[in-house]
Amino acid sequence: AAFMVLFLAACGGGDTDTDNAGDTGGDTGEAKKIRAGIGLNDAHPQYQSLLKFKELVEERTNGQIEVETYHSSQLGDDRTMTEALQLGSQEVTIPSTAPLVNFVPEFAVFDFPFLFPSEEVADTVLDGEVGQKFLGMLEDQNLVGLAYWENGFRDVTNSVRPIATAADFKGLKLRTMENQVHLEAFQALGANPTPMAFGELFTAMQQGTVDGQENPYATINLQKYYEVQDHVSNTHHIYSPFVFLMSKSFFDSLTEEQQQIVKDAAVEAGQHNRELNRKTNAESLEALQENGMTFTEVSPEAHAEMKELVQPVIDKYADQVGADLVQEVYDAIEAAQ
Ligand code: TK8
Repeated sequence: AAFMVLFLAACGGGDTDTDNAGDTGGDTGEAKKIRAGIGLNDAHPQYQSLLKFKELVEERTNGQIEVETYHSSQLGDDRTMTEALQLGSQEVTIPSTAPLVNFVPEFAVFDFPFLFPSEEVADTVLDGEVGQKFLGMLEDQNLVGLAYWENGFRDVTNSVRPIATAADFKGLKLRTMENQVHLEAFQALGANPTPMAFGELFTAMQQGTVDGQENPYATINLQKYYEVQDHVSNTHHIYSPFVFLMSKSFFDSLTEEQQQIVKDAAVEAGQHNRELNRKTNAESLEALQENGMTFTEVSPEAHAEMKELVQPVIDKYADQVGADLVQEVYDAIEAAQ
């Protein structure tokens, strides 16, 4: 009977992560568990790609690592989940870079409006030397950045008026991510922005606490914001990368082979994420109009005016990030075109 109890304990649930004794990376060890959470819902390409990560990791480790997936802020929001990773009470989350600025201030460069001219240029820069340098800065925060995924170009919605030019932002109560560059950029455009966690956004729009928000078309459609928003414009003001984050204490507890497997799986699932995300974004603008939103085109001249208005905010934060690092990013963007 004693043998049976031990056997069951070794196979059973419960938190067995702490007992690494004798775990040589063979398939005799106890399964380690990754709790992976995101803010978006299960219809979003990000969640579909997280399922891909799960499949790859469980298959390649022969079930030695199990991945439990959570969506819709079930485990918290970008910022609170990142804190949980630091504490080791959660293993994976995939936040936008914007809330990560609260942990690594240098990430603010990716919030500079109109920084990346295209998704393809963003891929090259983020996957290249400079992008990897930013991932390295996460280590000091007890976080491991395994790969960049894509949230995408952000577009403004609201229920007050169509936005065609900068003047149309005047006085609009817009929810922003918890990020100072976003906040000040929308102030510079004349809006009245409020930072808020993603999980509170739908209700805030429904109750009229805010007039609008900004997110990629895919999110606007899949989170059903058209139920509480009337107008959408192609402001494309910021490209949001996602960072696939792992708790450093968990990463360090893995064998070298397992570390390689989770890293490769994050990159491969990220490739899937980028493809699916672009396809979904491209299809979503039409879907939004079918779902009752009016679409307003922002002209190149209006985009140029918006860029001019936010330039002082870019200059201010370029100082904070550091002129050399910002220049490295600009050079990489230039070289990628
Ligand atoms: C989801 C967030 C979200 C982001 C936001 O966790 O907060 O507006 O764009 O998609 O990362």
